Amino acid sequence: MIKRELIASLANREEGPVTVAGWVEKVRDQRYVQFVVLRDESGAAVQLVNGGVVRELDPNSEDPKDADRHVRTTAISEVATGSFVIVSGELQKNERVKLGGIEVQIDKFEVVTAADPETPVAPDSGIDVRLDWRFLDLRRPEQALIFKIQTTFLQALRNVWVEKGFIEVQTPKLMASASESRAELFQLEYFDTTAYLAQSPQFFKQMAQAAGFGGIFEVGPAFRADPSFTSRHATEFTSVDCEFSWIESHEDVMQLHEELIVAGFTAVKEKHGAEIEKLFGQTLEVPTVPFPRIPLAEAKEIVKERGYEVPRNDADMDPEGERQIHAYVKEKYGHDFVFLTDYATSIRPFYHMRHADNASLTNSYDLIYRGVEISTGAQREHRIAVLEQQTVEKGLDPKEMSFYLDFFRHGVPPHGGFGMGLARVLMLMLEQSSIRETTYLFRGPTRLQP
Ligand code: AMO
Repeated sequence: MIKRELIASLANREEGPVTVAGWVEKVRDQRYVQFVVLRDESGAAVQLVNGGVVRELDPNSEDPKDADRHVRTTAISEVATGSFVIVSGELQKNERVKLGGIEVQIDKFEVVTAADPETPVAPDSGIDVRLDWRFLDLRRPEQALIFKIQTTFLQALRNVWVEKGFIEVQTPKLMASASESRAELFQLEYFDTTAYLAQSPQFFKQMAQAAGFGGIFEVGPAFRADPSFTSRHATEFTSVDCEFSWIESHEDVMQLHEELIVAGFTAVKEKHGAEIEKLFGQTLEVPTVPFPRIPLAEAKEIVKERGYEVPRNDADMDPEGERQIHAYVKEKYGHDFVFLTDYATSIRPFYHMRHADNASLTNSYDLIYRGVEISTGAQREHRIAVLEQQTVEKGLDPKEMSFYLDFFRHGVPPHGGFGMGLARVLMLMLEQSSIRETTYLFRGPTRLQP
C-alpha cells in the first residue's frame, strides 16, 4: 500500500512530516502563494500551501530548491479540479485556516492522474446530470456518507441475525416462473426457453424453512418491470429479506423487524450521528419499541376522519393515506414508524396465511416509516391443502407452481418473514427526496447507465 495518512486523522495529529493523497477540490493560485484544497475518502478536506512560488526559474539560481519549487508551482498551476494527487510536506497548525486550523506546507506535489479541465457536473446540477456522472457526484462527502451509513446499518442487522443463528443465503435471480405475480415481471431469453428476473426471493426464502434452516436472511437484488417514475420505485433494488420458522403469528415477525430497525438505527447514530448532523442538518432518532400497530381497516377510518378517503375500499393504502396515517401516529405517539396490519385477503398474495376466524383478512403487515411503505411482512400459509386452494383462488396454475408447492409436501414448520427496500429506508432516514440519491447506481425505466 502507498503510505499516506487519511485527512480526517490529521486533526488529532502533531505537527511534522506528512503524506496525504486524494482529489483536488479547489485551487487558489496567487502571485506568491498557491492554495489547494484536497479531499480523500475519509470525507475530510485539508488546505495545502505552496509558499514562495517561483513563476519563472532564474537560470542563474544555484539553489536546487528553486528548481523543485518551480516544478511544484507549475504542477499546481496546471492541475485541474478532480485530479488525484499525492502530496508530501509539513503539517502545521494555523488557527487562521478555516478548514480545521491546520495546513500542509507542500514539499512534493505529484499528480497521479490528471482530470479533464472541465468538470461536467456540479452539486447543484439536476439529478439526471448527477446520475450521468455518478462517480463524480459520489465524491461529495454527504453522498459517500449515505453508503457508509448503509454499510453500518446492514452490519448491525447482520449482527442481530447471526447472533440468533440465522443463515445467510443467496437465492437465484434467474427464475423459470414469476416470484410474486405476473405483474412487473422482466422476461428474458434463456437459451431455448424463457427466464424471468426474480421480483423477490420469496419462494426460496420459504424453501429454507422446509430445508430446516430455522432462520435465514438475504440482502440482494430484486427486479420489477415497473414503468413508473416515482421517488420510491426502481426497476432493480436491494431487498433486505428474512424468513424464520416456529412463529405463532405475524406479531413475531413484527417483533423481529422492530428489533432489527432499532439495532440498525442505534449503530448508525453511534457511528455517524455527528456527521449526519453536520452534513444533513438533522438529528437521527432511534425509534422506541414497540412501534404502534394499527389494523389497515382502522387506519383507513382514522385517515377518513382526518378528511382523506383512500380511493377504493378493498384497496391498499395509497401514498396520501400513508402520509396521513404517519401524521396521525406522529401526533398521537410521537413515532415515525407504524405497522399497518391485517390486510384484506383480496390485496395480498396467495402465500399469506389468513386469519383462522376470518378468511377475508391475512396475518400480514406493511411497515410505514415517515409516511412511506418500507416493508411488507407476513405469516405464510404452510398447510399444503390450504395453500393449494389459495393458489387456485388467486388464479394461479398449481402445475406451474409445483416446485414451490412441493416445499410443503414433505414437512415444514409454521413460518413468516419480511422484505424491506434498503434505499427507501435510507431515503427516509436522511430525508432525501428520492431513492435515486440513496441507491449506488439507480435503475429506472429510462436509466440503464452508468
Ligand atoms: P413487496 O412487494 O411489498 O413484498 O416488496 C417489499 C419491499 O420492497 C420494496 N420495493 C421496492 N423498492 C424500490 N423499487 C420498487 N419497485 C420496489 N418494489 C418493492 C419496498 C417494499 O415494501 N415478498 C414480499 C415481502 C415478504 O412478504 O417477505 C415482497 O416482495 O420497500
